[in-house]
Amino acid sequence: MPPAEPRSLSSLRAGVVGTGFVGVVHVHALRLLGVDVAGVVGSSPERAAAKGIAPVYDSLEELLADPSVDVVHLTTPNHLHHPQSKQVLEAGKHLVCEKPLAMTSEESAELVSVAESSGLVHCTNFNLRFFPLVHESRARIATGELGEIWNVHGGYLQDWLLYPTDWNWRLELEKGGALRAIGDIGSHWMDMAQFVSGQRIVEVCADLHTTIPVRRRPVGEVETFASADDVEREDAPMATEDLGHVLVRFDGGARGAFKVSQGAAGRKNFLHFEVDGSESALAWNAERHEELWLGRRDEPNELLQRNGALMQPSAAAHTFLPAGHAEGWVDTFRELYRSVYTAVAAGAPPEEPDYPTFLDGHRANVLGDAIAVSNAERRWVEVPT
Ligand code: SOE
Repeated sequence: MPPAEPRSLSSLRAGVVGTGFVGVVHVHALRLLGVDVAGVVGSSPERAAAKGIAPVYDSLEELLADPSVDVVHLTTPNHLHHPQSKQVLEAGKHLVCEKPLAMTSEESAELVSVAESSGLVHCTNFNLRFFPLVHESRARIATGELGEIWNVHGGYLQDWLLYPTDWNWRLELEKGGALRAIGDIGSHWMDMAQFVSGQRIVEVCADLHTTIPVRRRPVGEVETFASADDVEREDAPMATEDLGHVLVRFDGGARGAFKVSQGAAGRKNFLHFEVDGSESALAWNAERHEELWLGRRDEPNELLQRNGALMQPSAAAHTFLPAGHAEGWVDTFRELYRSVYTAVAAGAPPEEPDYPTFLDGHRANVLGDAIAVSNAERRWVEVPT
């Protein structure tokens, strides 16, 4: 039989599980791409309906039984990623799962094996790689423009958990996992640093710290980035880190360091990196993501404003508005899904996926394990390959 014709993106249908802060963003980004959202599943049908964003399925089982749904997005709390991913893959649906992929690297390894043997498209939602100037950074480094890569450094700082009264499910060990700031935002930094530099992190030396050992937990649920004033509260001892510093070594010889904090006053979503090479350097940050700094020794530095006409083809392919007409954070989801849904439309994952797969999600879990051991034992730890 001749191979099936690729389908168009607009003929594909998605179901989104989780209707919190990021679930709503998945729905929005899919619509920007022209993908039909068949429906959503919330923590209860009433809660999902109250969001008013899409038709509501009563349960994940009901969504999986809908033969018109091609791809399922999991945006549920971390502890549900492993069991729900298995359920989705066993039902034969392509899968996009939020990070961290699983609570432990044993679980994420199992997911890689189930996903790989399924023949289905699988993606870990490292959307931040899809800022156009992040792709531009990777492309410039790959051409050798920076020379030998010596130093990859930066961090990810936020302030939404600055006060003891700030609360979210990520603070609960059994829902969020044993690593909090590292799992939630450090995983993005490490994914980005490796994506941009083209080198893998192979050794880590970490110092993690819980700056607020006891929080005041509201009796009831609070959505990510939401404020909860005037509610009844109780003491909640904290077992996960608010702050972390990590030294890293890369397989290509580069050295680096990053810090993460969810209590850095004034920093809303300050993901940043700088790469120093033997010829030149570059730097980018997510709060000024339309600009890429190019550092030179013997010529003036440059600030490249996002502009498809002046960018490398692999980066220009992920930017659409003319320069000066700002694109944003939601567009990174849309561009990630463009790559993922192109694979779905073709019917199977490509040889070399141009989007982060479950293998990338698993690598983040393995890096997290090494960071936890390093912190506990106060020493350098090799990352298993
Ligand atoms: C909260 O820290 C959060 O929403 C992360 O979970 C996302 O991955 C990051 O992109 C923005 O901040």
